[in-house]
Amino acid sequence: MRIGIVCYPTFGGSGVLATELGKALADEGHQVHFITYQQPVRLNVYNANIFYHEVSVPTYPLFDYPPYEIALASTMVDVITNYDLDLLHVHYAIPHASAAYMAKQIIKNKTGRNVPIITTLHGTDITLVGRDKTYEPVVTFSINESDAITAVSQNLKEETYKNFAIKKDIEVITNFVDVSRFNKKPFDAFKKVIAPNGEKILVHASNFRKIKRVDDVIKVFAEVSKHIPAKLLMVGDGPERHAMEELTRDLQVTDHVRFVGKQEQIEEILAVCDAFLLTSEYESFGLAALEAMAAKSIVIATNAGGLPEIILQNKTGFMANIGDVKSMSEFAIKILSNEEALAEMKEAAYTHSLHFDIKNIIPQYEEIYKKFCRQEHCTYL
Ligand code: GMT
Repeated sequence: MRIGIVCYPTFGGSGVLATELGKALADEGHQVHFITYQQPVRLNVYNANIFYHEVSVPTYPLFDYPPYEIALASTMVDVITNYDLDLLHVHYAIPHASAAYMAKQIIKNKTGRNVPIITTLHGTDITLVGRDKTYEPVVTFSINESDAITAVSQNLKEETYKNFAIKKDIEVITNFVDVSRFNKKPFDAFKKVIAPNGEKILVHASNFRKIKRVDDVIKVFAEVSKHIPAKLLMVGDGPERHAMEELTRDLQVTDHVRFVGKQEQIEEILAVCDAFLLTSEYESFGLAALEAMAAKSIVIATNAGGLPEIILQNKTGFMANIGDVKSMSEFAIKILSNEEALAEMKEAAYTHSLHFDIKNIIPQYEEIYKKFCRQEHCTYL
């Protein structure tokens, strides 16, 4: 099939997921066309079946806000027409679902053809930004106009029905991980640099926005490091980073915390991780936690949103209420001081991650595509 994928190209989970999906579909023999304003960060391989179409947004002195959505819709029309795409799969509703609707109408008007649109809801497009009344009517309309709607967790599906007047069925297709990529042996030299005296390694990765409650990560770590030798790697970047660097100084843990910025090869870091911390106020799914589990790390997190759908309490990690730094620290201290229990929990985390392996999830998307496939391009389905 010829599939157009529209996503954010940045380090956010929705862009990562969409890119990994596109790469897997290309490996299956589909022709995949990424339509974004930048090369997606995980689109770092050459594959003859993958095409990348950049959306450029010309500026003009009149525009305080260059109209990205119009440029995106026009690029969609161009790519659908010139590459004869079968369908568009858009990730993160804002503004991708409404731009896709506009592109669909333009093509219908020009040629009479009805291009199917699949919208995958990822999280803050529903729970935070999308609910804002500035966007809500357009988000509701464009989701309802999609030909198929998927959500990355049961929790996100429920949140969508709760917050928007959605008249259609939403199918849950969970996020996935390529376990073979993350199940790596720790690279000893790297481990020695981070933890020269065999300290335990804790990791957090996010875009450092308020919703992640990154201060709780630092607070948990500060407690842990009072009891056991440990190091914390902070992966990613975002608005809270400077405040967090200050917090490490206030809590006197600066020597043990490294802010390593955005990292493409996150699997190298996760390979040395003992415990992954995710203290968010909300996660529709928590893809970063799943990747950590596939790398044989336990996860200590909040029980927010869809996290209980991937973490098994006291088996693959531990969850506490939002802001309960005390419980998360106590659990971390207990498990990190018991080698045997830690090894067992790491193994359980890995085993559980296999349920979400890419091989199990891609066919679920292909099932949806199949419904919309045109005869001439159906050879791979
Ligand atoms: O908020 C982020 O971390 C980025 C955001 C995105 O859309 O890029 O992530 C959301 O989608 C991910 C992939 O489906 C999920 O794993 C994250 O849990 C979700 N984030 C939130 O719900 C806050």
